[in-house]
Amino acid sequence: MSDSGLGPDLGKVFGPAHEGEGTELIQLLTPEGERVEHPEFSFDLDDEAIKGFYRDLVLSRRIDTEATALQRQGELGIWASLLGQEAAQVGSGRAMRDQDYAFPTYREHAVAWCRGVDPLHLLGLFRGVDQGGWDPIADRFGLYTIVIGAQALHATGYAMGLQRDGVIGTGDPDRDAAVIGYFGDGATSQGDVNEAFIWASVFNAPVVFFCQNNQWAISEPIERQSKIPLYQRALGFGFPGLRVDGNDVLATYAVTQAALQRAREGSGPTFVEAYTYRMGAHTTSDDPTKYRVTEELEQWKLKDPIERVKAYLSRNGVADDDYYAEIESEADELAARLRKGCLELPDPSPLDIFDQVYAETTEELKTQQAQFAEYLSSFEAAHGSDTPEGALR
Ligand SMILES: Cc1ncc(C[n+]2csc(CCOP(=O)(O)OP(=O)(O)O)c2C)c(N)n1
Repeated sequence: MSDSGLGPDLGKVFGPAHEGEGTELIQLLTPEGERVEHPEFSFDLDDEAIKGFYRDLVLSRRIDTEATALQRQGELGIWASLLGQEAAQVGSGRAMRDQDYAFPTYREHAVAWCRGVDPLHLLGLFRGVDQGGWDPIADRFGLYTIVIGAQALHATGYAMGLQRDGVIGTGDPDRDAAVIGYFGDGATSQGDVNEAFIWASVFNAPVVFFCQNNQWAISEPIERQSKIPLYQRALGFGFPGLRVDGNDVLATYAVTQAALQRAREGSGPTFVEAYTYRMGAHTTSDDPTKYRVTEELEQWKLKDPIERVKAYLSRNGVADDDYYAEIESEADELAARLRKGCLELPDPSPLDIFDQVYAETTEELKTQQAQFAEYLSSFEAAHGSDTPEGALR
Protein backbone atom coordinates (compact mmCIF):
# COMPACT_ATOMS: atom_id res chain seq x y z
CA MET A 1 0.00 0.00 0.00
CA SER A 2 1.15 3.52 -0.66
CA ASP A 3 1.59 6.10 2.07
CA SER A 4 -1.85 7.41 1.25
CA GLY A 5 -3.31 3.97 1.96
CA LEU A 6 -5.33 4.17 -1.24
CA GLY A 7 -3.61 1.40 -3.16
CA PRO A 8 -0.30 0.31 -4.63
CA ASP A 9 2.43 2.90 -4.87
CA LEU A 10 2.39 3.80 -8.54
CA GLY A 11 5.93 5.10 -8.20
CA LYS A 12 7.08 1.60 -7.30
CA VAL A 13 4.95 -0.10 -9.93
CA PHE A 14 6.02 2.04 -12.86
CA GLY A 15 9.31 3.57 -11.78
CA PRO A 16 10.00 7.28 -12.04
CA ALA A 17 7.49 8.97 -14.29
CA HIS A 18 9.71 11.28 -16.25
CA GLU A 19 13.13 9.79 -16.22
CA GLY A 20 14.10 9.21 -19.82
CA GLU A 21 17.32 7.36 -19.10
CA GLY A 22 15.83 4.32 -17.35
CA THR A 23 15.96 0.76 -18.67
CA GLU A 24 12.71 1.46 -20.46
CA LEU A 25 14.41 3.80 -22.94
CA ILE A 26 15.23 2.05 -26.22
CA GLN A 27 18.61 3.25 -27.45
CA LEU A 28 21.00 1.97 -30.13
CA LEU A 29 23.42 4.89 -30.32
CA THR A 30 24.61 6.66 -27.19
CA PRO A 31 25.11 10.44 -27.00
CA GLU A 32 28.85 9.70 -27.34
CA GLY A 33 28.27 7.92 -30.65
CA GLU A 34 28.74 4.37 -29.38
CA ARG A 35 26.60 1.58 -30.84
CA VAL A 36 24.74 -0.41 -28.19
CA GLU A 37 22.52 -3.43 -28.59
CA HIS A 38 18.94 -3.83 -27.45
CA PRO A 39 17.37 -7.24 -26.81
CA GLU A 40 14.30 -6.55 -28.91
CA PHE A 41 15.22 -3.95 -31.49
CA SER A 42 18.11 -3.99 -33.91
CA PHE A 43 19.27 -1.64 -36.60
CA ASP A 44 19.68 -3.59 -39.81
CA LEU A 45 21.01 -0.98 -42.26
CA ASP A 46 24.66 -0.40 -43.17
CA ASP A 47 27.01 2.52 -42.55
CA GLU A 48 26.11 4.11 -45.90
CA ALA A 49 22.55 4.42 -44.63
CA ILE A 50 23.82 6.08 -41.45
CA LYS A 51 25.71 8.57 -43.61
CA GLY A 52 22.43 9.22 -45.41
CA PHE A 53 20.73 9.85 -42.06
CA TYR A 54 23.50 12.30 -41.17
CA ARG A 55 22.79 14.21 -44.39
CA ASP A 56 19.04 14.25 -43.65
CA LEU A 57 19.68 15.53 -40.13
CA VAL A 58 22.04 18.31 -41.19
CA LEU A 59 19.89 19.45 -44.09
CA SER A 60 16.69 19.48 -42.08
CA ARG A 61 18.39 21.49 -39.35
CA ARG A 62 19.55 23.94 -42.01
CA ILE A 63 16.02 24.29 -43.40
CA ASP A 64 14.95 25.13 -39.87
CA THR A 65 17.73 27.65 -39.23
CA GLU A 66 17.06 29.41 -42.52
CA ALA A 67 13.32 29.54 -41.89
CA THR A 68 13.87 31.01 -38.40
CA ALA A 69 16.15 33.67 -39.93
CA LEU A 70 13.57 34.46 -42.61
CA GLN A 71 10.91 34.90 -39.94
CA ARG A 72 13.17 37.20 -37.94
CA GLN A 73 13.63 39.32 -41.07
CA GLY A 74 9.87 39.63 -41.52
CA GLU A 75 9.62 37.24 -44.46
CA LEU A 76 7.55 34.57 -42.67
CA GLY A 77 4.58 35.24 -40.42
CA ILE A 78 5.71 32.62 -37.89
CA TRP A 79 7.88 29.48 -37.74
CA ALA A 80 7.69 26.42 -35.50
CA SER A 81 11.24 25.17 -35.06
CA LEU A 82 12.16 21.47 -35.02
CA LEU A 83 15.54 22.13 -33.41
CA GLY A 84 16.51 19.09 -31.31
CA GLN A 85 13.82 16.85 -32.79
CA GLU A 86 15.58 16.01 -36.07
CA ALA A 87 16.42 12.40 -35.18
CA ALA A 88 12.89 11.55 -34.04
CA GLN A 89 11.59 12.87 -37.35
CA VAL A 90 14.25 11.50 -39.69
CA GLY A 91 14.25 8.08 -38.02
CA SER A 92 10.48 7.74 -38.24
CA GLY A 93 10.25 9.41 -41.66
CA ARG A 94 12.82 7.10 -43.21
CA ALA A 95 11.11 4.04 -41.69
CA MET A 96 8.07 4.67 -43.88
CA ARG A 97 7.59 2.94 -47.20
CA ASP A 98 6.28 4.86 -50.22
CA GLN A 99 2.75 3.59 -49.74
CA ASP A 100 2.59 4.53 -46.04
CA TYR A 101 0.95 7.81 -45.10
CA ALA A 102 1.92 10.49 -42.54
CA PHE A 103 -0.35 12.94 -40.75
CA PRO A 104 1.85 15.73 -39.32
CA THR A 105 1.43 18.54 -36.83
CA TYR A 106 2.97 21.90 -37.76
CA ARG A 107 6.53 20.94 -36.75
CA GLU A 108 7.30 17.86 -38.87
CA HIS A 109 9.65 19.58 -41.31
CA ALA A 110 12.15 16.71 -41.36
CA VAL A 111 9.38 14.19 -42.00
CA ALA A 112 8.28 16.39 -44.90
CA TRP A 113 11.88 16.27 -46.11
CA CYS A 114 11.90 12.47 -45.94
CA ARG A 115 8.63 12.31 -47.88
CA GLY A 116 10.21 14.38 -50.65
CA VAL A 117 8.23 17.57 -50.01
CA ASP A 118 10.11 20.64 -51.27
CA PRO A 119 10.84 22.74 -48.13
CA LEU A 120 9.85 25.80 -50.13
CA HIS A 121 6.26 24.60 -49.78
CA LEU A 122 6.66 24.74 -45.99
CA LEU A 123 7.88 28.32 -46.28
CA GLY A 124 4.89 29.25 -48.46
CA LEU A 125 2.57 28.07 -45.72
CA PHE A 126 4.35 30.00 -42.95
CA ARG A 127 4.64 33.06 -45.23
CA GLY A 128 0.87 32.94 -45.58
CA VAL A 129 0.84 32.86 -49.37
CA ASP A 130 -0.67 29.39 -49.63
CA GLN A 131 -2.06 26.63 -47.46
CA GLY A 132 0.83 24.24 -47.98
CA GLY A 133 1.62 23.80 -51.66
CA TRP A 134 2.54 20.14 -51.58
CA ASP A 135 0.29 17.41 -52.94
CA PRO A 136 -0.94 15.45 -49.90
CA ILE A 137 -1.99 12.53 -52.08
CA ALA A 138 1.14 12.18 -54.22
CA ASP A 139 3.57 12.94 -51.37
CA ARG A 140 1.65 10.76 -48.91
CA PHE A 141 2.12 13.51 -46.37
CA GLY A 142 -0.98 15.30 -45.05
CA LEU A 143 -1.40 19.02 -44.65
CA TYR A 144 0.02 20.61 -41.50
CA THR A 145 -2.51 20.59 -38.68
CA ILE A 146 -2.62 23.36 -36.10
CA VAL A 147 -5.63 22.04 -34.18
CA ILE A 148 -3.81 20.07 -31.50
CA GLY A 149 -4.36 16.33 -31.79
CA ALA A 150 -7.00 16.44 -34.56
CA GLN A 151 -4.72 14.58 -36.95
CA ALA A 152 -4.66 11.54 -34.61
CA LEU A 153 -8.28 11.02 -35.60
CA HIS A 154 -7.53 11.70 -39.25
CA ALA A 155 -4.72 9.13 -39.13
CA THR A 156 -6.97 6.55 -37.51
CA GLY A 157 -9.76 7.15 -40.00
CA TYR A 158 -7.33 6.86 -42.90
CA ALA A 159 -5.92 3.65 -41.42
CA MET A 160 -9.43 2.21 -41.17
CA GLY A 161 -9.87 3.14 -44.83
CA LEU A 162 -6.73 1.15 -45.69
CA GLN A 163 -8.28 -1.85 -43.94
CA ARG A 164 -11.40 -1.51 -46.05
CA ASP A 165 -9.29 -1.15 -49.20
CA GLY A 166 -7.76 -4.53 -48.36
CA VAL A 167 -4.15 -3.30 -48.32
CA ILE A 168 -3.32 -4.74 -44.89
CA GLY A 169 -1.88 -8.16 -44.19
CA THR A 170 -1.73 -9.34 -47.82
CA GLY A 171 1.95 -10.26 -47.45
CA ASP A 172 2.89 -8.09 -50.43
CA PRO A 173 5.60 -5.67 -49.22
CA ASP A 174 4.78 -3.22 -52.01
CA ARG A 175 1.11 -3.18 -51.15
CA ASP A 176 0.61 -3.48 -47.41
CA ALA A 177 0.40 0.01 -45.95
CA ALA A 178 0.29 1.75 -42.60
CA VAL A 179 -0.20 5.24 -41.23
CA ILE A 180 1.72 7.44 -38.82
CA GLY A 181 -0.05 10.09 -36.80
CA TYR A 182 2.36 12.61 -35.30
CA PHE A 183 1.62 14.70 -32.22
CA GLY A 184 3.29 16.19 -29.17
CA ASP A 185 3.21 15.41 -25.45
CA GLY A 186 0.66 18.16 -24.83
CA ALA A 187 -1.66 16.67 -27.43
CA THR A 188 -1.99 13.48 -25.38
CA SER A 189 -4.25 15.46 -23.03
CA GLN A 190 -6.64 16.24 -25.87
CA GLY A 191 -9.93 14.40 -26.31
CA ASP A 192 -9.25 13.82 -30.01
CA VAL A 193 -6.09 11.85 -29.29
CA ASN A 194 -7.75 9.68 -26.66
CA GLU A 195 -10.72 9.06 -28.96
CA ALA A 196 -8.31 8.09 -31.72
CA PHE A 197 -6.65 5.58 -29.37
CA ILE A 198 -10.00 3.93 -28.67
CA TRP A 199 -11.06 3.73 -32.32
CA ALA A 200 -7.65 2.45 -33.40
CA SER A 201 -7.63 -0.14 -30.64
CA VAL A 202 -11.08 -1.61 -31.08
CA PHE A 203 -10.85 -1.63 -34.89
CA ASN A 204 -7.24 -2.84 -34.85
CA ALA A 205 -6.33 0.03 -37.19
CA PRO A 206 -2.91 -0.03 -38.91
CA VAL A 207 -1.67 3.17 -37.32
CA VAL A 208 1.45 4.19 -35.41
CA PHE A 209 0.87 6.99 -32.94
CA PHE A 210 4.18 8.79 -32.93
CA CYS A 211 4.41 11.17 -29.99
CA GLN A 212 7.43 13.46 -29.81
CA ASN A 213 7.65 14.08 -26.11
CA ASN A 214 9.74 17.25 -26.33
CA GLN A 215 9.04 17.92 -22.64
CA TRP A 216 7.04 21.10 -23.21
CA ALA A 217 3.64 22.11 -24.58
CA ILE A 218 4.45 25.78 -25.01
CA SER A 219 5.01 26.68 -21.32
CA GLU A 220 3.37 23.56 -19.81
CA PRO A 221 5.89 20.90 -18.74
CA ILE A 222 5.31 17.18 -19.22
CA GLU A 223 4.66 16.84 -15.47
CA ARG A 224 1.40 18.71 -16.07
CA GLN A 225 0.29 16.28 -18.79
CA SER A 226 0.84 12.92 -17.13
CA LYS A 227 1.62 11.27 -13.81
CA ILE A 228 2.99 8.18 -15.56
CA PRO A 229 5.33 7.85 -18.56
CA LEU A 230 3.24 8.57 -21.65
CA TYR A 231 4.05 5.30 -23.39
CA GLN A 232 2.49 3.33 -20.51
CA ARG A 233 -0.89 4.85 -21.26
CA ALA A 234 -1.16 2.73 -24.42
CA LEU A 235 -1.62 -0.44 -22.36
CA GLY A 236 -4.84 0.94 -20.91
CA PHE A 237 -6.19 1.40 -24.41
CA GLY A 238 -5.20 -2.13 -25.36
CA PHE A 239 -2.14 -1.77 -27.56
CA PRO A 240 1.62 -1.67 -26.99
CA GLY A 241 3.52 1.46 -26.06
CA LEU A 242 7.28 1.99 -26.30
CA ARG A 243 9.66 4.73 -25.27
CA VAL A 244 12.53 5.32 -27.64
CA ASP A 245 15.43 7.73 -27.37
CA GLY A 246 14.11 10.36 -29.77
CA ASN A 247 17.57 11.85 -30.18
CA ASP A 248 18.87 8.53 -31.47
CA VAL A 249 18.08 8.25 -35.17
CA LEU A 250 19.01 4.55 -35.32
CA ALA A 251 16.71 3.54 -32.48
CA THR A 252 13.89 5.74 -33.73
CA TYR A 253 14.22 4.17 -37.16
CA ALA A 254 14.28 0.60 -35.78
CA VAL A 255 11.33 1.08 -33.43
CA THR A 256 9.16 2.89 -35.98
CA GLN A 257 9.95 0.35 -38.66
CA ALA A 258 8.89 -2.48 -36.34
CA ALA A 259 5.70 -0.64 -35.36
CA LEU A 260 4.83 0.10 -38.99
CA GLN A 261 5.47 -3.49 -39.99
CA ARG A 262 3.22 -4.70 -37.19
CA ALA A 263 0.49 -2.39 -38.50
CA ARG A 264 0.97 -3.44 -42.14
CA GLU A 265 0.69 -7.09 -41.13
CA GLY A 266 -2.66 -6.44 -39.48
CA SER A 267 -1.58 -6.57 -35.83
CA GLY A 268 -2.94 -3.11 -35.03
CA PRO A 269 -1.75 0.14 -33.49
CA THR A 270 1.39 0.98 -31.52
CA PHE A 271 2.16 4.04 -29.48
CA VAL A 272 5.75 5.27 -29.83
CA GLU A 273 6.92 7.89 -27.37
CA ALA A 274 10.04 9.52 -28.80
CA TYR A 275 11.75 11.01 -25.79
CA THR A 276 13.35 14.23 -26.96
CA TYR A 277 13.64 17.94 -26.29
CA ARG A 278 12.52 21.11 -28.00
CA MET A 279 15.81 23.01 -28.02
CA GLY A 280 14.32 26.16 -29.49
CA ALA A 281 11.25 28.24 -28.73
CA HIS A 282 7.76 26.78 -29.20
CA THR A 283 7.43 29.11 -32.19
CA THR A 284 9.07 32.38 -33.17
CA SER A 285 6.31 34.09 -31.13
CA ASP A 286 7.48 32.42 -27.90
CA ASP A 287 10.22 33.25 -25.38
CA PRO A 288 11.14 30.05 -23.50
CA THR A 289 13.42 31.89 -21.06
CA LYS A 290 10.20 32.99 -19.33
CA TYR A 291 9.37 29.48 -18.18
CA ARG A 292 12.41 27.16 -18.29
CA VAL A 293 15.92 27.21 -16.97
CA THR A 294 19.10 27.36 -19.05
CA GLU A 295 20.64 24.30 -17.34
CA GLU A 296 17.91 22.11 -18.82
CA LEU A 297 18.81 23.17 -22.35
CA GLU A 298 22.53 22.74 -21.62
CA GLN A 299 21.92 19.15 -20.47
CA TRP A 300 20.03 18.32 -23.64
CA LYS A 301 22.68 19.91 -25.86
CA LEU A 302 24.95 17.08 -24.68
CA LYS A 303 22.48 14.65 -26.27
CA ASP A 304 22.35 16.48 -29.59
CA PRO A 305 20.92 14.16 -32.26
CA ILE A 306 23.38 15.22 -34.97
CA GLU A 307 26.59 15.22 -32.92
CA ARG A 308 26.16 11.59 -31.88
CA VAL A 309 25.85 10.40 -35.48
CA LYS A 310 28.88 12.44 -36.45
CA ALA A 311 30.79 10.93 -33.54
CA TYR A 312 29.82 7.45 -34.69
CA LEU A 313 30.85 8.12 -38.29
CA SER A 314 34.20 9.60 -37.28
CA ARG A 315 34.96 7.03 -34.60
CA ASN A 316 34.43 4.18 -37.08
CA GLY A 317 36.20 5.82 -40.00
CA VAL A 318 32.99 5.85 -42.04
CA ALA A 319 33.16 9.56 -42.82
CA ASP A 320 35.80 12.25 -42.59
CA ASP A 321 36.06 16.02 -42.72
CA ASP A 322 35.70 16.02 -46.51
CA TYR A 323 32.33 14.34 -46.20
CA TYR A 324 31.14 16.78 -43.52
CA ALA A 325 32.32 19.72 -45.66
CA GLU A 326 30.45 18.31 -48.65
CA ILE A 327 27.22 18.12 -46.65
CA GLU A 328 27.80 21.64 -45.29
CA SER A 329 28.13 23.05 -48.78
CA GLU A 330 25.00 21.17 -49.85
CA ALA A 331 23.25 22.77 -46.85
CA ASP A 332 24.52 26.21 -47.91
CA GLU A 333 23.15 25.70 -51.41
CA LEU A 334 19.82 24.50 -50.06
CA ALA A 335 19.55 27.51 -47.73
CA ALA A 336 20.36 29.93 -50.57
CA ARG A 337 17.76 28.30 -52.82
CA LEU A 338 15.12 28.47 -50.10
CA ARG A 339 15.87 32.10 -49.30
CA LYS A 340 15.69 33.16 -52.94
CA GLY A 341 12.62 31.02 -53.59
CA CYS A 342 10.83 32.34 -50.52
CA LEU A 343 11.36 35.98 -51.49
CA GLU A 344 10.06 35.22 -54.97
CA LEU A 345 6.88 33.42 -53.86
CA PRO A 346 3.97 35.24 -55.47
CA ASP A 347 1.22 36.71 -53.33
CA PRO A 348 -2.02 34.84 -53.89
CA SER A 349 -4.92 36.33 -55.78
CA PRO A 350 -8.05 36.74 -53.61
CA LEU A 351 -9.80 34.44 -56.07
CA ASP A 352 -7.39 31.52 -55.55
CA ILE A 353 -9.12 30.39 -52.39
CA PHE A 354 -12.09 29.13 -54.39
CA ASP A 355 -9.83 26.72 -56.27
CA GLN A 356 -8.55 25.11 -53.09
CA VAL A 357 -11.79 24.02 -51.42
CA TYR A 358 -12.50 20.84 -53.37
CA ALA A 359 -10.48 18.70 -55.75
CA GLU A 360 -13.08 19.63 -58.37
CA THR A 361 -14.74 23.00 -57.92
CA THR A 362 -18.54 22.79 -57.67
CA GLU A 363 -20.93 24.84 -59.81
CA GLU A 364 -22.10 26.73 -56.73
CA LEU A 365 -18.55 27.67 -55.85
CA LYS A 366 -17.88 28.77 -59.42
CA THR A 367 -20.88 31.09 -59.20
CA GLN A 368 -19.57 32.54 -55.93
CA GLN A 369 -16.14 32.98 -57.48
CA ALA A 370 -17.63 34.88 -60.43
CA GLN A 371 -19.63 37.10 -58.06
CA PHE A 372 -16.51 37.83 -56.02
CA ALA A 373 -14.52 38.60 -59.18
CA GLU A 374 -17.21 41.08 -60.21
CA TYR A 375 -17.16 42.64 -56.76
CA LEU A 376 -13.37 43.05 -56.92
CA SER A 377 -13.48 44.55 -60.39
CA SER A 378 -15.97 47.16 -59.19
CA PHE A 379 -13.07 48.69 -57.23
CA GLU A 380 -10.95 48.83 -60.34
CA ALA A 381 -13.72 50.57 -62.25
CA ALA A 382 -14.19 53.12 -59.48
CA HIS A 383 -10.63 53.65 -58.22
CA GLY A 384 -8.16 52.04 -60.61
CA SER A 385 -7.40 49.14 -58.25
CA ASP A 386 -8.71 45.60 -58.29
CA THR A 387 -8.89 45.14 -54.52
CA PRO A 388 -10.69 46.96 -51.71
CA GLU A 389 -7.31 47.44 -50.01
CA GLY A 390 -5.81 48.94 -53.17
CA ALA A 391 -8.77 51.25 -53.56
CA LEU A 392 -8.14 52.64 -50.08
CA ARG A 393 -4.51 53.43 -50.71
C1 LIG B 1 -7.24 22.41 -29.98
C2 LIG B 1 -6.12 23.39 -29.71
N1 LIG B 1 -5.97 23.89 -28.46
C3 LIG B 1 -4.97 24.77 -28.20
C4 LIG B 1 -4.13 25.17 -29.20
C5 LIG B 1 -2.98 26.15 -28.91
N2 LIG B 1 -1.71 25.44 -28.94
C6 LIG B 1 -0.88 25.56 -30.00
S1 LIG B 1 0.52 24.66 -29.81
C7 LIG B 1 0.04 24.12 -28.28
C8 LIG B 1 0.93 23.19 -27.47
C9 LIG B 1 1.13 21.85 -28.12
O1 LIG B 1 2.08 21.13 -27.42
P1 LIG B 1 2.51 19.69 -27.84
O2 LIG B 1 1.33 18.86 -28.21
O3 LIG B 1 3.39 19.15 -26.77
O4 LIG B 1 3.34 19.90 -29.19
P2 LIG B 1 4.65 20.76 -29.47
O5 LIG B 1 4.20 22.12 -29.93
O6 LIG B 1 5.47 20.80 -28.23
O7 LIG B 1 5.36 20.09 -30.59
C10 LIG B 1 -1.21 24.65 -27.94
C11 LIG B 1 -1.90 24.39 -26.67
C12 LIG B 1 -4.34 24.64 -30.50
N3 LIG B 1 -3.56 24.97 -31.53
N4 LIG B 1 -5.33 23.75 -30.73
